[in-house]
Amino acid sequence: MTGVATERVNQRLEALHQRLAANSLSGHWQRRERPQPLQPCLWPWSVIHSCLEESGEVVALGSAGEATARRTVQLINPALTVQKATTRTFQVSIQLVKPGETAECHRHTFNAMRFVIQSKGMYTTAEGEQMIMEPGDLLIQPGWAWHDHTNKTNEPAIWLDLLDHPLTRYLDSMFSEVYAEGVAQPITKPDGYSRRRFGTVRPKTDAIENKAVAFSYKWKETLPVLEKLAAEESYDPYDGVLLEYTNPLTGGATLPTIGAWVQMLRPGETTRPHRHTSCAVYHAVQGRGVTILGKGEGKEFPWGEKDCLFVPAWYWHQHRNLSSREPAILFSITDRPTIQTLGFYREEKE
Ligand code: 1HN
Repeated sequence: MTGVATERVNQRLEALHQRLAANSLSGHWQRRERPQPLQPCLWPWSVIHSCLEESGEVVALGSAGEATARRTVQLINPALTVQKATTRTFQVSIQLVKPGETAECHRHTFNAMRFVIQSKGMYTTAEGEQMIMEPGDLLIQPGWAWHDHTNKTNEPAIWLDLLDHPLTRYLDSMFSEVYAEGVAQPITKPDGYSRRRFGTVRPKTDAIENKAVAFSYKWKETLPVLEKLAAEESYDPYDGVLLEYTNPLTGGATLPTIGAWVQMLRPGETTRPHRHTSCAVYHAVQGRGVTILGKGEGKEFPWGEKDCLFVPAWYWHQHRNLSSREPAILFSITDRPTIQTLGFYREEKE
């Protein structure tokens, strides 16, 4: 083409781009901005806890419709400060309910899980069932279940909130409702209701849907499973002794969107590196270790009790227990169920 001809094409191309944009269209050949990649991130418990304690002094719990309805400190990925989210799929926050307080009753379309860090028997009520919270317990409140948290004890209660809220928002499926008949719903179900309904021996049902159910997993039942499997040497080279909290009805992931796992690393153990297209936030329940991100000269993220660490999708990672005497325990949540359901799951192992 002659110079004049090329110039003519370029002018027409420019005009075409303008016309496309004016009509909410775009050419495949036109570049678009890529979303910022998520960064690995470590949140030391000392920092989270001191901010949470401070919030306990300066943030009064408001009523259910207000922004202060929950007193939580949220883990924010540096790439998601606008969205104010931990990952693109799930949110991790740490909640404080002081003695005498009730985090008022509401419900929403997104699912919630709570992993208890500190509590001397405060409780969450979900769909009329009172569920006592003890350290290490995991409680599930499915989407659209009424829930409120009441602390009648004399000690502040603290837990991790694990929500598929960012995914729900992305999908324009966010709805919520405030309970109109009081700050807390009445307790209408007997103790142990969900265990009898959803346990391994339960009323016969032919209609099992892939939906979360209100449930509570007790740490006093989970820890012995970890310990016994460790004693039986039932180890995965990439994850140590790894347990999944399963939906008691479907046997699948805890929630259809996000899964909760807990793993034990033997004294001195270093897991082998792998990477996958799901991401995870780890919370150290017990022990001291380091997670190495990247292959070869990986970056080390040292963690101690209660610290939280985000490992983005497709990062090589391996965990090392720094103690030669004590096992380390990591609780984690992952968007693996979403990624797998959508057919996007890939894994590479070394
Ligand atoms: C929520 O409903 C709770 O019920 C906690 O305790 C954290 C973060 C964002 C949106 C709703 C709760 C939340 C939340």
